[in-house]
Amino acid sequence: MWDAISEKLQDAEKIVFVTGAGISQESGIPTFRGKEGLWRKYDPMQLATIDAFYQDPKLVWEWYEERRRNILDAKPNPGHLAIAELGKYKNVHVLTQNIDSLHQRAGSKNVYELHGSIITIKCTVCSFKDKITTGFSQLPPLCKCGNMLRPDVVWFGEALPQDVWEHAMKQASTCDIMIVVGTSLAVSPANLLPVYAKQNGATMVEANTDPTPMSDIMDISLRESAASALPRLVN
Ligand code: BV8
Ligand code: ZN
Repeated sequence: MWDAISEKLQDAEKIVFVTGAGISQESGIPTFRGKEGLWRKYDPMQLATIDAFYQDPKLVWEWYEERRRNILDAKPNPGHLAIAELGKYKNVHVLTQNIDSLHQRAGSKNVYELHGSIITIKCTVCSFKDKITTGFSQLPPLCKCGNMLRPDVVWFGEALPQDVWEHAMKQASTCDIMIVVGTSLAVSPANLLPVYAKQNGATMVEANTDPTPMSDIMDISLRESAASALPRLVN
């Protein structure tokens, strides 16, 4: 099986990875739906929505501040590093649902953050947007224009950034091989990307510890962790 994948990777003109929380799990960042999942403690619909933010901006900000501290302490794991290594000599595009910037910190170049980034903030009203790595003295922080700042992430019910989504669809529809790593594919429209690749005749590989609703369209399913599977893909 590994020879088949390595051969496909060597011949591929374009390789696309679709990644989710599972690839960052071995960096110590809890997944959403796992037993230690983030959402076991919190109800996602209580916190990852624009209504929740306006209802209780301080609570939502506290949740993101707690996650951001953990994320900034985290390091890329061998799964992120293997994708970055492959990207040094192959045309690799990473379409990630993660907001932790670990692919970029691992050295990957073509990374598209479908659901935004926890280390960027933006104003709820004006066009202000900036990277943040320090904490805030007051929550919610205010913009110079006086309005509330918010994490630059895509909440449930919000559209994905148009340019990012269009790019993601294009790459998924024109790749020779798609490798889906560490995602339950429970969230749309990101969970459509494997369908676009399959429709385009791409070789489909998943590296996921559990089956997903798309497992039956995969040519190869690796039921193992990202940090152990991916380095074998690229050596
Ligand atoms: C939109 C950012 C339209 C924020 C996230 C019914 C009601 C309400 C809404 C909907 C509904 N039905 C459909 C919807 C739409 C909704 C949706 O899909 N809801 C789901 C829950 C049903 N989608 C949206 O709202 C999207 N927007 O549709 O807009 C629109 C259009 C035009 C104009 C206006 C509006 C926006 C969705 C984005 C939400 N934001 N995150 C934040 O992080 O705080 S979603 C969040 O969960 C993540 O970003 C990720 O995308 C998502 C799924 O999580 P996963 O990454 O898959 O993680 P999970 O824990 O689920 O799975 C981990 C997997 O890894 C598991 O399979 C496990 O087995 C495996 N694993 C674990 N460890 C390892 C491993 N594998 C390998 N190695 C390991 N070590
Ligand atoms: Zn502003």
